[in-house]
Amino acid sequence: MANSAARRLNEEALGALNGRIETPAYDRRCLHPSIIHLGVGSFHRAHQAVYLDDLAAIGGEWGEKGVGLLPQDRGVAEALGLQQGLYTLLVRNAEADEARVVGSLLEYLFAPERPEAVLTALADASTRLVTMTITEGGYNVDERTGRFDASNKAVQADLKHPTRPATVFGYLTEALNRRRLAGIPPFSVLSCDNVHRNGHVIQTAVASFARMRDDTLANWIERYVSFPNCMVDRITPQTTDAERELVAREFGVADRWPVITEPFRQWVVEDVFNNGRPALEKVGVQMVADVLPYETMKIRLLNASHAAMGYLGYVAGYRTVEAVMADQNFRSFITCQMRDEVAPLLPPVPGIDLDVYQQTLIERFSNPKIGDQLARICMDGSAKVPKFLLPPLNDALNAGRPHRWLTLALAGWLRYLSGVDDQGREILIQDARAAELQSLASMARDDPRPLLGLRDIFGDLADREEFVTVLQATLRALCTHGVHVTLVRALGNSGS
Ligand code: CS2
Repeated sequence: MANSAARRLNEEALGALNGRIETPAYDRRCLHPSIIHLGVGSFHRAHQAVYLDDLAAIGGEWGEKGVGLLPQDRGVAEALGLQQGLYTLLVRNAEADEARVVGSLLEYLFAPERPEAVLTALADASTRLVTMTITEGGYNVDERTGRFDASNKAVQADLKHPTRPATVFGYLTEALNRRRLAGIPPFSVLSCDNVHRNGHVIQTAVASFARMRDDTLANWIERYVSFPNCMVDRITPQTTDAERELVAREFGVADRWPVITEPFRQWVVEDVFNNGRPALEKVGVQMVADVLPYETMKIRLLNASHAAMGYLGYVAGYRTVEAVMADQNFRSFITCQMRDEVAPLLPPVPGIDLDVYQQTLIERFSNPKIGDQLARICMDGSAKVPKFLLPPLNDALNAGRPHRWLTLALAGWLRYLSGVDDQGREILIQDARAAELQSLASMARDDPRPLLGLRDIFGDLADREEFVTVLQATLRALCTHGVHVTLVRALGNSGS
């Protein structure tokens, strides 16, 4: 470990940590693990778990068990196992660094090794809410048709062996079936991913999977289980050794997997739960009847801006969000995309001034201390681009409204998929569909139609002739002149 004086983080160490780090102001043994969270990545540990930690500090009793479903969750499973679920949250911006130990995660179950323990926990009456962050691409619902993809191999395997599942759909359905047969009321299911109408999407997935198993079960789920929609927000980069060292050096804690994040956080939740819920409104969560305006605003302003700066920024040679934002041309580009193309088509958002919201985003993106990686933002483009970037682009096209910046952003993704940046350095494309995308993208400069023909990703864009011509010209400009020159020229033509 970086600092030999630092104390290894576990229950026993809590009382002995130095005064610079906050520790749980409550007895963790008094929390009930009424929530099971699937997919305990850094975002979850910077967001939901922290709200629960805040709530516990003022008397809340809802704690959680975390579950890792994927083989690659082993690392986090080991870290959290050794630390009894405790971890350090490091909140950074230009003004200050704050650290706290979060105590709301009571236990961690690594599903590939303990599938039955996960099912038992999910089926237990004490579990009242199941939440998840399984990534934007994790829902197996076709963006275009809105249908669950039954042909997926993992889904087929779970249908064959429903009592030994591996997918999130298999686990939830089997657990709900056990509860139904035992006369135990179901848990609510809350998706916390950046997916448009995330509650509706997970409901479609679970109900469709259940219907393939058994109609009675599917009907029971449709009737009794609620799937609230919610909007989540907190920028949470991947942890690197630099943060491990900082936490050890500055705060005296040897944490195997601390989480780094920004001060800002927001959570807007549709208030429909069938088996109770924590009093999240006491810790700043907005409980509302309709999440849609908030969610649309956040995905189209924050996530779409990330996508725009991510691909073009990476090709231009930048590696962090902060570095991109320090480039005045990129700053103008992102400002213009939000202000001129995205915001005018947003519905009114109760209680939010959209100009202030955009200004705050620019400030958040410019946070010089969190080192948010463009590689993190660029990964899984085939899942993110259709959810983040294409909806505002399609809306602008349909409304006959300006869309040159959104077009440039999309061209940026196609350029990025060529796998080399403007300096000739190789780009590692992290995407489940990398091979297919890269081979089609290599021809896109001459004809983008075959790539756009992946309709589950691009929808009907290939049919918009005028648009395809402009997209191709933009891509050619990027390939010929590079990102910087293309951006400067575009800004020069826009009068911005
Ligand atoms: C990012 C998000 O993954 C991405 O592409 O845009 O993780 C973003 O940082 C969060 O949604 C912020 O709430």
